[in-house]
Amino acid sequence: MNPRSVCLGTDISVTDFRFIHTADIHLDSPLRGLAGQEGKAAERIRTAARAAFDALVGQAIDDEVSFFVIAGDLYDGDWRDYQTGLFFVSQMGRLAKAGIPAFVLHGNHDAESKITRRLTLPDNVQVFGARKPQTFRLDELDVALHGQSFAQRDVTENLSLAYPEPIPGLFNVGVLHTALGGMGGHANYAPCSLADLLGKGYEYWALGHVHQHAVLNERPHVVFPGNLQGRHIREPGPKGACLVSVAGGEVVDLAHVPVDVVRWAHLTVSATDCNRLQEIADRLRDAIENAVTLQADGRMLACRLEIQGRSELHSQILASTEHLLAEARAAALSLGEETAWVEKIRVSTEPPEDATRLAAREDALGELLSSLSLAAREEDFLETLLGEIGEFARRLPAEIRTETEDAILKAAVAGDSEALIRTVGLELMSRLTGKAS
Ligand SMILES: [Mn+2]
Repeated sequence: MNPRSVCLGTDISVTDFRFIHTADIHLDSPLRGLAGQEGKAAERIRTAARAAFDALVGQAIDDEVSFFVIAGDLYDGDWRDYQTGLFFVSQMGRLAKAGIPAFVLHGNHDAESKITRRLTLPDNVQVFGARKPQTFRLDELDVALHGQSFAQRDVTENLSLAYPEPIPGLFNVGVLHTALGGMGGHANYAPCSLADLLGKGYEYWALGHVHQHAVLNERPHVVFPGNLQGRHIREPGPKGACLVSVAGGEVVDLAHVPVDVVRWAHLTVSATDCNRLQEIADRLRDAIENAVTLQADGRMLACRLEIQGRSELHSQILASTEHLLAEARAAALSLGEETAWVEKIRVSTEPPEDATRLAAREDALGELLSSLSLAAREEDFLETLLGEIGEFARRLPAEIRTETEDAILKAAVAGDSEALIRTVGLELMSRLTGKAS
């Protein structure tokens, strides 16, 4: 710890320092979608959260920060074994050796009631209590940190209201795990309003829980650093922590420091104007290569590929998804072992416009389509259909029922007979009118 003290006048000392604010590390969270995946790329993804945390600690030491704040969800849930805890202790030991104190707050994922195994932490680590707000002071820096850990997962009261008044003359940091009134897609734990936080009179609110980096206010600063490492396709783009610089008791710089080792991206490829399946494979390859150059910033790219657009090849693409996935994975591997990894391919193509007009035709195809549309209004038929399909859907393994992206299966599982007949109709039509391969 090397605080730079500047003396102003005779007895007023202004201390300049920097600190790290991180949250939502989710160490060792189980990664779905990697089952059965082999190779170095899959291994890199499995260990990405640890590698990102290791990089952050290294950066904190190199930058000679004065302290390190973890605003909840350090862990993803109860440890499978002690390895997760030992990893964290080893990282805190690195900070201890560099003289950097760390302050840890538990969030909904690592609430006191969820973590049953414990390890003694190094002396430089302080953990905020869960029964009431607790204050830690760093007197040599004129800093006070206030925070309250989650006792259990579903904290529904506004914890911020009971946080203490700011200590006059100090740089007050509020550490809080909160959904702040339910920000998009995050469970509304420890709800509070921005006004509650601004009204407290602290200089910096170190928040956690929302995985998207956001600076909600400046002076006083209210900040979500976002999660440290994207874990799936819904967490794309650069991920990391905040490096906060304070001078004269004010935040003078706030930098988002990306330390992610795997970068997630959703890539789209148009099938329109493609005449052969090989052209689709070529476009997938180009999309991966471009993203490695333009989006991954030297990290390993983890991507989902989506094929879009009206296409003559619609039915062929649907029938060849497995082959296209293998082609895309081959394209990724040909760039090097740990350069890119393809999570999956989603097919969102549609048959050419012409096919939809076929419904009006009077030949056999037209008759099939009009029977299908009549069937959608035939109650006895629908009852039988849903009975049989429903039985089939109930027997499917839970993960297929909940995670399928197949439109027909989705409609069947949901018991939506209208959607079921419509999607089956579209599928039949594209198969019957699609080009022979
Ligand atoms: Mn959380």
